[in-house]
Amino acid sequence: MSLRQCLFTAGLVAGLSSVGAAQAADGASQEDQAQAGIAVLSGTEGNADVHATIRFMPTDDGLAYTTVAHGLKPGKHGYHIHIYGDCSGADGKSAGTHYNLQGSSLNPPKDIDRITGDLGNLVADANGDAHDTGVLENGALTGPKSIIGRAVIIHAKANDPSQPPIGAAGARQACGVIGIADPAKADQDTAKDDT
Ligand SMILES: [Cu+2]
Repeated sequence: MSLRQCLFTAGLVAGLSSVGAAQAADGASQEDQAQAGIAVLSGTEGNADVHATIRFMPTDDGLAYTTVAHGLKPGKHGYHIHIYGDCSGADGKSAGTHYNLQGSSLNPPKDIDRITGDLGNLVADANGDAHDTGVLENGALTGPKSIIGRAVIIHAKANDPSQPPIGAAGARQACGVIGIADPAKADQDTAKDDT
């Protein structure tokens, strides 16, 4: 290789690596980062009337969520994040077990004393409507404990805190996969939006 070719090659390599650096910086562009999440739930077999929307927003305390549900039997319904974003099964069981935000879901510690992936209980009124808000302390939209791509399941019964880590909340009545949402829509009142 002549000196001239050598300098040309060196210049080309330097030029390419600066293009690479620019792309890496671009890689952190806003739309590539999950800044809000949403799950839209549909009823499982025999529960066609049940539907719900859950929006997730990161806060300093964890992942805040706002839930609006319709078509439920009046009363309490436990709901959780489940490990697989797979709602293909008619009974919702394709979504697997609860997603454990503080360790493995498939090998949870034996002394676990809380309900894993828990979003709490939805309390449906006489019309079957429920609204709820909460904060998932260890939840995230990015990183190893990201909930994006997992599922939310609403159950037939209330959580039973005496039966961790699953809570014996019974049959799965609605299932929806958690996706990335437009953060500009995260503050909108889903209750008004979903009438
Ligand atoms: Cu569940």
